[in-house]
Amino acid sequence: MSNPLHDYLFAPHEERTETLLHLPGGDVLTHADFAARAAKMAGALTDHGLRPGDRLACQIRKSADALALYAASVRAGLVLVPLNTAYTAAEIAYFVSDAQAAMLICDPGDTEALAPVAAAADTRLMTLGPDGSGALAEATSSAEPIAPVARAGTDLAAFLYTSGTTGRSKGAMLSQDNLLSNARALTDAWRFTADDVLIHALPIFHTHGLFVAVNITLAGGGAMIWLPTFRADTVLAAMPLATTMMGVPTFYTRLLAEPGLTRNATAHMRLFVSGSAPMLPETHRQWTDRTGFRILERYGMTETNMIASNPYDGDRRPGTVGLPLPGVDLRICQPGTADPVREGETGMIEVRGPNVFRGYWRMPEKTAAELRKDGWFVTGDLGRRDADGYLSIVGREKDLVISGGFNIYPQEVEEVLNGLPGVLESAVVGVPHADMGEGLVAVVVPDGDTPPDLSALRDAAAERLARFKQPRVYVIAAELPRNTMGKVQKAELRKRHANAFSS
Ligand code: MCA
Ligand code: AMP
Repeated sequence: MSNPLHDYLFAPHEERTETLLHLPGGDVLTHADFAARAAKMAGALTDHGLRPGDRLACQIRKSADALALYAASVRAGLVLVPLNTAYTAAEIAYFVSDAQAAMLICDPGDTEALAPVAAAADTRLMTLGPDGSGALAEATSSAEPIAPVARAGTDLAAFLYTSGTTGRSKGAMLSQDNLLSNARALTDAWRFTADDVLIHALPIFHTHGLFVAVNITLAGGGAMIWLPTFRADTVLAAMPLATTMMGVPTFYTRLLAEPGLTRNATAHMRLFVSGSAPMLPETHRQWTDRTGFRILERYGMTETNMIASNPYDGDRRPGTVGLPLPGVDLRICQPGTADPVREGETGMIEVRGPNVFRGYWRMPEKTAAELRKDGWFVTGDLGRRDADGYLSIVGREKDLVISGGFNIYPQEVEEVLNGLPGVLESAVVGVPHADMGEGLVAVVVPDGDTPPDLSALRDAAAERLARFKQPRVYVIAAELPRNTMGKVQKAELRKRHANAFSS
């Protein structure tokens, strides 16, 4: 009887008394204490009726117990559905009901807002706070530990919701094997061992923070400096105790603004990894000038885990995301076809391998549109490979904005704005933003002679959309530029509003 993900990530460390987590305030949690907590939490979840294969949704703050919930979910054979802490109750309602979650776990402070959401979806609600509070924390303390539940590699371990260019958010179904194969490839590629101490300042509701950073630290048997959020000064202060850091480009640009970022400050580190959004070659160069390190940039997606990485040994090339990881097949096709482009030409990046997800939950048409029958997944990213095989991402065919590493699908924001009084139509675009990479601009066309009240638009957006999805700049326009087919010309809007955040 085995549970492959548990056996690879957690089982080897269950008896070890070395530190797994360095917590804020100076406390530490050992691998053994963490494993014991997770085994009891798995017991508590089972006591509350969860069975293997059940979806366990959570919107909780980052803490040691939040990480134990991941381990408990793997141990009990559940399908974890982690949700962004910035989501509004309206957004959570969709995910919980779409996933048919058996249980929703929330912060104790959110009970009032989320109890009706859970009731409407016929989902049990439990609470888990960052400070040991909450009904699940209490139930864990008194529960009996359970043994790991048997699972096959093809069994699902998680759903991560990703928005789409059309329609509703899609639950990307990730199997144990999807996570396992990528954890193995990355641990090896980036040389993670028990000597590593990773600065972990990412959120743990996305692939980057949870499956990349956590899984490979666990697989290597090392430790993490477990920070609730990213703060440049705290991260800088942690570097003398750490060996590695993973982050989105905003982490690096914010650290570069710290005068304390020097060769001395980074002398104990061995590796800096960046991903989730493009890093400007200029940021790479500035980082090398200040620290002597070359940032290792890699590329991935929720549906595929990590796809390509610059090499650990060898040339790390700014402006590229490196070479496909071992076991991952990559090809570049003429968009809309399965025909590869000629060498060096730009086309649609397609990916195949054990890392590629098992489809979108209850959306067979959407799955068929993006995941070909022969296993190739159409990423929506446009790329080119150079003569040495290095991949550069040169654009996106999908209408997507990446702000501070969070994805925003303009259509979702436009739908909210278009439904508001005084708005005939709208177009939302991402334009350069020094801190977040891209920032959101909404171009709004009034439906009469009186322009809509912008503060009312902001308030309405705030009610329906997580803060990071809310446009920061609103512009009123008489009409939207369209091509001869009637399609809004977003490139033209991006050009017109390119300086929205630079003045
Ligand atoms: C916070 N805000 C944002 C963002 N984050 N707005 C737009 N985009 C964001 N990413 C809001 C805050 O609510 C706040 O609102 C205002 O912007 C400024 O907040 P600030 O304190 O400056 O921001 P922060 O809290 O320091 O957060 C910035 C951050 C954070 C540290 C860059 O967004 C972050 O941790 N990003 C990482 C995202 C990530 O893990 N992505 C991986 C997913 P107000 O105006 O009300 O004050 S992608 C993935 O997993 C794929 C597979 C991959 O390849 O990795
Ligand atoms: P998500 O769907 O949230 O998993 O975001 C994945 C998307 O982030 C990819 O399809 C890319 O567009 C983008 N992405 C991730 N890493 C990089 C990178 N290093 N450079 C450019 N874009 C990236």
